[in-house]
Amino acid sequence: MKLVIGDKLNSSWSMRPWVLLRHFGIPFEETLVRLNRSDTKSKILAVSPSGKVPCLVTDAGEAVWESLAIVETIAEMHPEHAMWPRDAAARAHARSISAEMHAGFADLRQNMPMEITTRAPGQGATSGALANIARIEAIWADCLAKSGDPFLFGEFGIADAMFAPVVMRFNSYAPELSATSLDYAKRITALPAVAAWIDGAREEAR
Ligand SMILES: N[C@@H](CCC(=O)N[C@@H](CS)C(=O)NCC(=O)O)C(=O)O
Repeated sequence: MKLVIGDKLNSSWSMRPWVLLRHFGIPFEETLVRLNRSDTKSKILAVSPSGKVPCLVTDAGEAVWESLAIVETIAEMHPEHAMWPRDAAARAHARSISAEMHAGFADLRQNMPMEITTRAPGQGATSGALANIARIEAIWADCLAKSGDPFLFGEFGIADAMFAPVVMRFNSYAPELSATSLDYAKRITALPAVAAWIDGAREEAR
C-alpha cells in the first residue's frame, strides 16, 4: 500500500493518514510530492483523480483520496485496531468531530497555516481564527472529560489524528489555551508517530 503525501512542513491533510498508519505500525510506502512546483499537479494527478494529496493507493491499485475517506478505509482494512472507538455512541461522536474538522475551521486554516518549523506567537489571531479555536477547545475539553485522557477517546485514534495538524498550528502561533488543551497538545506532539512527522518536516526545512 502506498500513501502519496505533500511536504511534511505544511501538508496538514497528508499528516493525518500518515500519523495514523505510523502509530498503528501498518507498513506502507511513502511517496512525497513537493508542493507548489511546476510539476506538482501532474505528479499528483498521476495517482489522485482530485489533483490533491493525500492519496492512498491500495495493494489492489485502487486510489482513495480525501483524508477522511482514507482514514475510514484504513480503519476498515485493519479492524484489529480500534482506530474508531469500539463503543457505538463514542464512535458516532468521534465521527462527528472528525467530519467537523474535515469540513470546517476555515479561518484557522487560512490565518494560522501549518508550517511546522515556524514560531510566530500571536500571528494570525483574527476573530474568526479565535472563534474556531474556542470551538476546538470546547470539543477537546468535552472529549477529554468523558475519556479521562490521555487522548480524545482514551487511546489514540482517528479523531486525534484529524486534530494533530491543529496542534502543530498551536505550537507555531501559541494562541492562549486552557491547561487542558495545552496538556493534550503536548501529548500529541510527543507521540512517536507525530514526532517522526515533525522530524521529517525539520529535515525538509534544512
Ligand atoms: N479535503 C482534502 C484536502 C486536500 C488538499 O487540499 N491537499 C493539498 C495539500 S495539503 C494539495 O493537494 N495541494 C496541491 C494542489 O492543490 O495542487 C483532503 O482532506 O484530503
